[in-house]
Parts: sequence; C-alpha cells; structure tokens
Amino acid sequence: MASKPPIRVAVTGAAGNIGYALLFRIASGQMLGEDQPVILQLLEIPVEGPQKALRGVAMELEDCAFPLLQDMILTGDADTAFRDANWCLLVGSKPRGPGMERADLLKDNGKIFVAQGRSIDKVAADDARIAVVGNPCNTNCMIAASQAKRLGQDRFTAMVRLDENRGRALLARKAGVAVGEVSELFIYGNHSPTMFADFTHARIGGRPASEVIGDKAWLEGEYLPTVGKRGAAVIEARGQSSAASAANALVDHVRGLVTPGALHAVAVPSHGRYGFSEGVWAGMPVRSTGTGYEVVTSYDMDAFAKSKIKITNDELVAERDTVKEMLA
Ligand code: NAX
Repeated sequence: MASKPPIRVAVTGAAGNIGYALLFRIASGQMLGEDQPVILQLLEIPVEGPQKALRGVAMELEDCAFPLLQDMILTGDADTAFRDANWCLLVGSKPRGPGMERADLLKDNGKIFVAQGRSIDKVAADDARIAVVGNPCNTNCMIAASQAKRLGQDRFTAMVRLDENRGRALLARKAGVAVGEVSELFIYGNHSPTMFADFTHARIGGRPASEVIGDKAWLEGEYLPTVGKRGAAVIEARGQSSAASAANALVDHVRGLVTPGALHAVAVPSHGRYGFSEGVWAGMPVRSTGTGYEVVTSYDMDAFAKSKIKITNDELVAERDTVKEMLA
C-alpha cells in the first residue's frame, strides 16, 4: 500500500523542555497516526546556543530511526519553519524573568506572536492549523490570529488540555476510580489559575460528578484552586515547569482536533459563546469534524459557573487591553 503524503509539523521552541518531550512523540506517530509520515520543521532562536542544542535534539531523533520521520528542517528563520506547514505548534516563548511584570511579559511575548502569526499567514499550507502553548497562550494565540488575513482565525487554537487532564485526574483520584471513568470535564476560559474546570457537568462512570463526589464544599473550595495552581505545584516540587505533561497534553490537543467526533476543551475565538467577550480566545468544549471543529454550546451554566466564567473572562479582557496596540 502506498504511504500517505507527509504532514509538515512546525514546532517553535523546539530545543526547549517541552520540545524535548514532544518531538519524539510526534515522530513516533502518537500525535497524527501510526501510518502518517511527518516532516518536522523546527524553529529556535537564531543564536548559537539554542541552535546547537537543536542540532543535538535532531541527532537523537535520527538515532531513534523512526520510520514515520521523513525529514527534518532545523532553522532560526520563521518563514523557513512555517513554509507549507500543515500544523504549526507554537511552543517557544520568553519565560517570565525575576521581577518582571505580567504586562511586560505579555508585551514581550506579543511581539514574537505578531511576527510568527504574519509568517504563518504568508507561508504555511492552505490547510494550516495552529496550536499555541507558549504563555500567556490564549492571548498569544489571539495576537497571532489577528495577523491572519489568508487563514481563518478559527484555525488558531490555544491549549487548555493540560488543565483538562489535570482536572480529570484529580476528580478520578477523589472518587477512587480510573481516570477513563471521568467524562465531560471541560476547561472554560484562560490557561491561568482563573480557568474554570466545569465539574458541574462532569460525569464519573456516567453519573453526575457532584453526586458521586457528594462534597460540594470540596468541589467549589478545593478542587478548582488545586487544578488552577497545579502548574505552580509542579514547579515547586520539580524545580522546573511541567514539560512531559504539557507535551502529552499537546499530543492530546492535536489528536483530538484531527479525530472526527472527539470532544475536549480547546481555547478558540469566543464569538460571544458562554458569556465570553467577543474577540478573546477562551477554553470551551469543541467536537472535531476531522478538518475543523464545532463548539458545543448546549451546556447550561448555573449561577456559580457563570460567576467563575466572569472572572476568567475579565482576565482575558484585561490581557487583550494590555496588548491592544499589537492586534492587527
Ligand atoms: P523552555 O524555556 O524550556 O523552552 C522554550 C524554548 O523556546 C527555548 O529553547 C527558547 O530558546 C525558545 N524560544 C524563545 N523564543 C523563541 C522564538 N521567538 N522562536 C523560537 N523559539 C523561541 O520552556 P518550556 O518549558 O519548553 O515551555 C515553553 C512554553 O510553554 C512557556 O511559555 C511555558 O510557559 C508554556 N507552557 C504552557 C502550558 C500550557 O498548558 N499552555 C503548560 C506548560 C508550559 O508552562
């Protein structure tokens, strides 16, 4: 049987921690399918240190002899990385330095995403889809999407899947069941501690999670902040931010978006859904159509859920205001 044409996957920040946990999984077929050849187009900042590290990662990829990995392009030039790319995974960004204000981080990273959004719109494949991980990922995604004139803004998604996976795992642990028993737990809003892990519609073994857990005070008072601050807890324990679990979530994010019928939370342009302001990128449940997605709008939110959505929406609106001069 003739093999499928390769999918070109551009990854930024490819020599970083998440990159190191991600590239091997893409090349092994876990993201796009075990019969799907891939070409990796890897972008790092164009200075010797990161470029040298990238060459080292590429040597290891070669040494895995992955049958699906048809080619690799290593570059410091965005247009070269994104040329004809079918998927653009925007992982690289500047970390928050000591004493740095969040507004400065937003603006510094915003510049990266203006340039990358423009480049993607200019040179990526007509069917290109984009997933943003670099933080603050919702707002970076909005900035990159605002540069797109050729590609529709709905192609630009940001990752809240790590929060979703954390939320599912914690519900399963509390209920004492396998994680596969948890369904319909979706993340709404920003990838930040304000995000709302909607336990009100989640199900455990097919029954409402709130009924199975039977402890409203825990769900409202402990569950939500534990999920929201899990990233900080990992940094505290490991001395480094989540990398393998973030790479795993990105594998899930993309696989969910290419698998018809798959249902999971993705940050997408809100278009006013679920009470989010027009123009922000907010996590909400989407169902894949294979080449695109439909937002599931059928969940009715109670007063508690609406109050949580308002908090995370207010944060997204404040972030948008901080970078408004960068939006094309
Ligand atoms: P690292 O600092 O290990 O790696 C980032 C890499 O990006 C570095 O190698 C750097 O040289 C490169 N880079 C910086 N600017 C670049 C540019 N303009 N073009 C290309 N490459 C560039 O960070 P890592 O742990 O890999 O995390 C990457 C990003 O993911 C961070 O912004 C981080 O905050 C974010 N995260 C997002 C998560 C999410 O759920 N959305 C969770 C995990 C993670 O915290």
